Amino acid sequence: MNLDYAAPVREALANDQPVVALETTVITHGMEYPHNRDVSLAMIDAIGETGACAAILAIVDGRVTVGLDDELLETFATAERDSIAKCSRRDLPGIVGLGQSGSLTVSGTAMVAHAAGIDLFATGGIGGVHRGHPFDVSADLTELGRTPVAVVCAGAKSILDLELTLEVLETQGVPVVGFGTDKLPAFYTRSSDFAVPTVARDVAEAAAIVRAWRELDTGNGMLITVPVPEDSALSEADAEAAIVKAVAEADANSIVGNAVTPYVLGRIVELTDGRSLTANKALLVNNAGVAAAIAVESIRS
Ligand code: PSU
Ligand code: MN
Repeated sequence: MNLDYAAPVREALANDQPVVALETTVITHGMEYPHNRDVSLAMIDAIGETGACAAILAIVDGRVTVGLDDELLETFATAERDSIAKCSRRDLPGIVGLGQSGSLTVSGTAMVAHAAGIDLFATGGIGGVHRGHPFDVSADLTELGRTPVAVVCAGAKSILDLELTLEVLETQGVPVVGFGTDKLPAFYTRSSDFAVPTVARDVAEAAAIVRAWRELDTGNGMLITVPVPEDSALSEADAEAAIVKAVAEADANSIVGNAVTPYVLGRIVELTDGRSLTANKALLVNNAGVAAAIAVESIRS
């Protein structure tokens, strides 16, 4: 893969410094401006504070880009939603071949991060198996089954079927680690009913698991799930009510394919009077800090 590196990222990688990748779909399709820009800058700060380097990944005019500078971040953050395509693995050849710009989902980010030599990345939530649509399985899950990148996230939203999502991850051979929890976090809420197969009590344990995963060289990815910070979590009842309504509206409006997740996320913000946005921002910054701490700790042997 031909890659354009931002200078600080190239330097960090050349010096074996810890680098944490960040996705761009959360910027273009996950949140409105200026929240998307502000949270990205806060994530970059949280990563920098630990001594790691952040790299926002995207396709810019057909170039696979490892590290957006502030100007490009602003361009992506302010772009009209339909002017930048949301890219999972299947979308890359089209966007690159036609010289277009694309934001990367978890699956696209994992692909590009791996090509760039980065094996850790932080985001909010991953895609999964959609509720009521068990054949709508996010490409994120199969990507984790084939690409050795560890994704730090707040679990998956219960707009997804979490039980089926865990089943697919097991089939794909993907370790799912609960960071300080034995239940899969459900994004807006700190917990779900579903147990995770592996628990890391702290950064040291998570780093030990990451080191073992590197040494075992399993060839596939890993999920490290971190509960949303307590003070911004939604109650289960509030989250569930908004989710059920938003998913029903998506169905009623015949929203399909990769438009479902952005639509539902947007509606949940409205239905919770912005409280889901507060939670989303808090968990993104928290996850960036946790990923960076693990990145730093796991390269110390
Ligand atoms: N979940 C979120 N916010 C997001 C996404 C998921 O809470 O922005 C994005 C991520 O980029 C993820 C993608 O990879 O949506 C999954 O989309 P789909 O469900 O179409 O596979
Ligand atoms: Mn889907």
